[in-house]
Formats: sequence, structure tokens, C-alpha cells
Amino acid sequence: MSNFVSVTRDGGVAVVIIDNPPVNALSFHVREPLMQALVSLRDEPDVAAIVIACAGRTFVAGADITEFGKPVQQPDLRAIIAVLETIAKPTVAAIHGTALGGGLELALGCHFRVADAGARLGLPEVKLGLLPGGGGTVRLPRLVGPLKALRMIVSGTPIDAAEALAAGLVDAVFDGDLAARAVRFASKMAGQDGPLAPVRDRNSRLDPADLPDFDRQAAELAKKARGLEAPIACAQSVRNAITLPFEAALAAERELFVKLVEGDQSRAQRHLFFAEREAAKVGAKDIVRRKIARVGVVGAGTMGGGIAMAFANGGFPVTVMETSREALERGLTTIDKNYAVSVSRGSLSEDAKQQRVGLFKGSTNYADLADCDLIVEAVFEEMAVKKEVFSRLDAVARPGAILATNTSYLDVNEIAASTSRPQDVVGMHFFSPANVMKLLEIVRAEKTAPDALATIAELARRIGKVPVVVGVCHGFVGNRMLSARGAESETLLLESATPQQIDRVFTDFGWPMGPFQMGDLAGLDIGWRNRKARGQTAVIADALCEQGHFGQKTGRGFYLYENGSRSPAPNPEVEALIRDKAADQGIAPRAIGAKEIIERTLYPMINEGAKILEEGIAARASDIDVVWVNGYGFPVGKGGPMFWAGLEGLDKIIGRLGHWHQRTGKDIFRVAPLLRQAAETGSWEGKSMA
Ligand code: T1G
Repeated sequence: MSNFVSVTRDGGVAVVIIDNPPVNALSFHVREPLMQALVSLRDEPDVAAIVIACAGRTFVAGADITEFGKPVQQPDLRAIIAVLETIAKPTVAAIHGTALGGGLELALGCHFRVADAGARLGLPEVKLGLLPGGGGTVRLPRLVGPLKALRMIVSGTPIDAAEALAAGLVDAVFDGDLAARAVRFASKMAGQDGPLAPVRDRNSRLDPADLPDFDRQAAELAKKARGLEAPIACAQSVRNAITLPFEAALAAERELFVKLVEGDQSRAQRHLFFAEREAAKVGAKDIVRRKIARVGVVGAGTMGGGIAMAFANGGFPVTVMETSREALERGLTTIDKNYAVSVSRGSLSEDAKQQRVGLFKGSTNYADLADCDLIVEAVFEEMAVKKEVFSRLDAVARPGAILATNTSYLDVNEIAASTSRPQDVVGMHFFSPANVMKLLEIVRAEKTAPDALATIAELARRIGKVPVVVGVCHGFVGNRMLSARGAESETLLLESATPQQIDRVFTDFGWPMGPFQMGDLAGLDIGWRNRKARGQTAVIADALCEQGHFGQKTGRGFYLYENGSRSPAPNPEVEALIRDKAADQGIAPRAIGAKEIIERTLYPMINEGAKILEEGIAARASDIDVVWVNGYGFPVGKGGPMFWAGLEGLDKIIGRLGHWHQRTGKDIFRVAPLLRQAAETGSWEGKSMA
């Protein structure tokens, strides 16, 4: 056998064990010995049944994603499954951990599947811009029905063992010794009479009468695709399982898969898969991470409450501290309400809500934070206020506790200097709503200790966040590039591009919403306060704020939100305001196209990203991509701003930045040296961009 595939015998049952850490991906060095084992066991007369199991923490978690984009080495997964289905003796997949993608498809090639009670099963290929390419779109519907298969494959969300059993995806769920139970199950199946039907021959769940309902659900799901091809292809391939004979549907699946795997969108999404994991590798493996058992949060406002929920959702006891009992009660009530909304939506059980609410302790006394291992400050975004809080924390926090600020702009070095323990101070920039948004910018101040940084990065993943370490500058990575992206927005308005037109260019690009709709959602007063603190102006937005129009929360901003509606309607007053301000500045209206809007908003973003890399504020270009996809909704099918720049063409971007720099003289268009260097070398830092 091989190091990656071994075979043991238990009576008449042969157990094939795959052992390819860390997730038993179906790399070529697994597929080859696996194929040999199956062919040999198929023909061995004293083998009555075959179990396929895995060593380590999980059943096969998929094809080896690192192999995509390279020549396929035979046997591929489809060939292995084809051999599996020629085996006339019972084949049983013994599933623990996460049977995902090609792993679940391998299991679908078996007659039976048994699962550990804690197992999860899914086909998440759509998250990589793909569809299941090993027959999953044609076999899964045969077990669970086309409608459930459609939802599972288009969402990519795994299901747990109990749901899989109820749906007919697995034949038994075991608690305890899975391998032994799987062998007993296989032996029992071997003793039964009657034919063994491979999944491919089971057609009873495929009913053309389901098509109208199927098409309705597929159309609904397609609306959320926002320009992504994979969800559409997934739905089409599952539909083929109903309308085409098995082999034809399988061939059609292959055709769709090849088109997707070679496309930019999948390359972008695979880039992000590895980029997120690369960003999370903070600190040498031998650094001893600090123990975090209890978390404190100072400030129970929107951010503080959301941050406290993020930790409670991760199972951490949280002490929430406010300066007044009234503010504290308000904050805790909001948290309770937020959980109640999740329960009413069915995304959280009442028990889970009670369990999480039970993790909160409220206080109006700094001394109550003395037993916390991490304290996150989430108070007003003013340096003086933050320094006051940190000097108080310095006095009460236990030695070795990590003190984190949630500031989104301010200098973490200056905050750290207001304590006697700058080595324990770090930035944790959460994105609102903090209990929902995935991104966590971890701000590494000059004196932040490596173990503190590594501790926070590991903690981030434990609470379901995507961590990216960033350096200290105004706005760190995300907000600094957001400023560059928005620098021309008002000028574009004054030159007669409307908020709707600009926002439409963004949504056509794949953003969830454009800058003006986003400003109205977040509240125009936030930017207004920041501009005033920095002595900056934005003639249109300032005028709106001076009239008290902050966006959704006041019913009007760049758009109108009638009767509390959240959907934006054009605001004639803003259009008149723009015309008046343009006239005051002698700016003549002119036609502005989508291409120009992209050049004057997204290209400066790329340029700022290059400067961020030059200054070492981000460690790698892919970290910037992770920030923008997880913090601001940059379309995953474009891989993040720096990956997309490679698709757009750096020479083209440099040329257009030069044009706008000549036209406007603005610094955001002055081409960064690293951008030129990347165009010459084809990579941001020695790694291929796309
Ligand atoms: N291929 C290659 N490497 C993988 C991998 C994979 N499928 N999955 C994980 N890794 C690496 C990962 O990069 C990291 O490496 C290490 O394993 C631990 O991963 C034909 C076409 C299984 C839930 O999409 O969702 O099958 O950074 O940090 O948090 O139809 O990994 O340590 O060097 O994520 O415990 C479909 C992807 C593939 C599942 C475990 N399968 N993986 O999470 O560990 S396409 C997937 C995951 C396919 C077929 C199609 C998660 C996990 P390093 P990790 P984790």
C-alpha cells in the first residue's frame, strides 16, 4: 500500500483507511493508491464488503484545491467513483468530521454511508466558484431529492448527521466507535439478499413534476448570485439530474465544471480561500498564546454591544462595563433584543439564547474588569476619551491581560503610550455590526508583543472572525482605502453624476451597494464627525448633515427612506443641492460614464493599496483582498481589489491614473512606485497576483 492509503481486514470486511493530513484531501498521492486498493478488493473473493474511512480529524474534506489549474493526474475522482460503482459487494463510507465536496462525492459512490453523530456533510464547491465536479449534482438529488439538493449545492452549506439521516443522505448515525460500527453495518449488509443499487441507479426521488417548484426556487436563488456564475451552473446541473439520463447529466456536469474551474471567478475565490488562511497565520507556531477565558468590553453602545455578542457567541463569559447604570441597561437590553430577533427568525434556539445571555455580566465599575484576560475598549472615537479609558484599564487589569482598542482610525501607538504596558496593547477593529461582520483588523502597534498579537489572531478564528494584521496609520487598511475610493465621489456628483448612477456602477460591479447607499446606511454623521476632526469638508455630505439628514436613521440622506422604509428612493432635494453647489463652484455638468466612475473610485483604491504595501501596513497583497471581501463586500468573484487589479491590468490602471493625475493634479492619482514595479514584475511581492 502507501503512506496515504492502507487496508486492514476485520473478518470478511476490508477497511480502506485514507490518511492524508490535515483534511484528507483527495490529492493525486491519495487517488492513485485508493484506486489500486478498490480494484484489488473488488475482485478478492474473501472480501464480503468494503468500508472506506479516514484517519485523523475528518473524512475527506474535498478534492485538493491546490491541484486546480494544473494538468489533471489520473485517476481523477470520477474514475475512482466509477470503479466504486462496479463493485458488487456492499461499499460503506464511514464519515466523521466534515465530508465535503469530493469527499461527500466519494461517499456517494458507495452503496451506503454511515456517519458519526458529530459529522457534517456538504458540497461547498460553490464557495470556490465551482460546482461539485465528481457527480455530486447528479447523485445527491437521487438520495435527498432535487429541491434539497438544490439548496445544499447552491448555498454550499453543510448539514449535520441528524439532518443527513432524515434526508436519506446517510443510512445510519452512530455514537462512539465509528469504525467498528461501520464494519458491523457492512457485514450485515453483506449478509442480506437482494441486489445492491448504486446511487446512480436510484431514480425514485427524481420526479419531473418537481420542475415548476424547482425552477421557482432556482430563480429565487439566482437573484442572489450577483453576477457569480457558479450558483447558476449548480442549479442547472441539479436540474439536469431530473431531465437527463444519468450519463448525459454527468457529462453535462463535467462540461460546466471545466468552464468554471478555468474561469476568473473561481480563480478569484480559490485565491481568497488560501488568502484568508495565510492572513490568519500570525506568529511562529512555537509562540505560547496567552490564555483567554474571560473577556471585558468597555462601552455597551452599537459597537461595544456587538463585540460583546461576538465573544458570547463564541462561548466566552463577557463583562460589559458602562459608565452609567442607564447606559449599561440600555446596552444589555439591546443585546437581549438582538438575540430575540434571531430566535424569532429561527436562526437561534431559545435555549441557545438563554445560554448566551447567561454569559453576560454588567458593571459600572472598572474594578470588575480585574479578572478579565482580554479587555476591549469600544467607547467614543475621540483620542482623549480613549486615553482616559486605557489609563483606567492599566490601573485595574491583571498583569498579562491584553488591552484592545476598537478604534477604526486613531493611532494605537498613542493609545498604548497612555499605559504602563504598551506590549499588551493591540487594536481590534471590528466592523459593524460586530456580531455579524467577519473581518477583524488586528492593529499591530510598535510595542505590541508578538504573543499578544498571535493570541488575538487565534482568538479571532475561535469567535468566527477572519483576522488580518495591519499596521498603524490613519484608517489602517480598509478605511484608508475607503477614503481613497470615496475621495472623488463628491466631485463626480458636482460634475453631474447622480448618487443613483454612481451606486449603480458599484452594484453592477458586484458590490452589495454603492458608496452613497452605504453612507446612508452607516449614517452620514459618522463621516461628518471624522471630517470635522480632521478639518476636511465634503460640500454635499456636509450640507446634508447640517440639515440633520444622516441617511436611513433620519429618513433622508442622499436618498429618501419614506415611512421608515429601508429601500432608497431618489431625493430631489439632493439633486437640487448638487446643482446649486456645482453652480457656486462654476462646474459645468457633463456626461459621465461607468468607465470613468470606476477609474476615479476603484483605481485610487488600488493605488492606495500599493502604498499600504510599500509602507508595510499590510504584510501581503492578499491580506488587503481579505480585508475588502470580508469587511466591505468586495465581490468574491473578483478576488479582492489587489487580485482584481491583476485581472483589470496594472498597465491599464497606471495609464488611467496618470491621465486623471494630469487632469486633476490630485495625489490619489499619483502612481505609487510599487504599482509600477508590480506592473513590471507581474506580482505584488514576488507572488503571482492571479
Ligand atoms: N484542498 C487543499 N487544502 C485544503 C483543503 C482542500 N480541499 N481544505 C483545507 N485545506 C488546507 C487549508 O488550506 C489549511 O492549510 C489546512 O488544510 C487546514 O484547513 C471535485 C471540486 C475542512 C472545514 O471546499 O472548508 O472537492 O493553511 O485552516 O478551519 O467536486 O479546511 O494549514 O497550510 O481551513 O479546521 C471542496 C475546504 C473542495 C472544503 C477544515 N472542499 N476546506 O477547516 O482548517 S473542491 C472544500 C474547508 C472539490 C469536487 C470539488 C476547511 C475544513 P494550511 P483550515 P479548519
